[in-house]
Amino acid sequence: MTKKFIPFSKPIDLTRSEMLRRSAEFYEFMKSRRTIREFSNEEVSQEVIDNCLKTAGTAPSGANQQPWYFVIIRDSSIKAQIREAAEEEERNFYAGRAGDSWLEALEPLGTNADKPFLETAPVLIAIFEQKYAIDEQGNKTKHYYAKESVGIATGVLITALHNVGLVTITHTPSPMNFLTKILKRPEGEKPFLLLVVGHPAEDVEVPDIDKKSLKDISSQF
Ligand code: IYR
Repeated sequence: MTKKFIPFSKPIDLTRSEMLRRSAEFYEFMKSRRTIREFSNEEVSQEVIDNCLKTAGTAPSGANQQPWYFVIIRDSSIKAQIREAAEEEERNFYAGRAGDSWLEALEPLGTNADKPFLETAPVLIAIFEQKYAIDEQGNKTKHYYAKESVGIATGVLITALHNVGLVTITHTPSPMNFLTKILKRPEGEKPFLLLVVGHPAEDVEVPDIDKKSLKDISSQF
């Protein structure tokens, strides 16, 4: 393929003080995001979800291969199937498959095998990683850095949803192969995570946990 370049113009141009103010404001806003495990049944418009998905689709990816696929689930019978399959895996996980140290790490979060949010939340977004593309002749094209790319797109999606006041939980029942079957996804795609989206239940509480300090997550030369 021949390369083609077009001019780029800076989307925003800020003074030093505007830059400082915006960076601090955005930090404050992002700090207010919390993972929520109890949802109300308040609806979320598809237009909003579509805009957030388009935002996720702007993420950078290896060789611009955009190796992500999002399945939106609103149908209650599909949600029920997903909940049943996820809870089966979770029961095994909490009954021992996780191992003692993993369960100990989860203790402060108060999680368990029951996942009612998979049915109460209005929207589930199953995110798939396309490990390779496959054309009509069955030829496979490997995707480079697929997992990293889907991870970045998922981060952008979570940020976009937070930006409109929606709450999420990144749910990762393990293994998640049941999503491929229930959602009839093709070969080459691997479930990456299940993002549960909606509004928080009334009076919901969150774990009293902190984020690491700047000093603990960074250093300078
Ligand atoms: N998938 C399980 C366990 C779990 C694992 C991690 I790592 C978490 O941060 C939270 C939960 C569950 O959803 O309960």
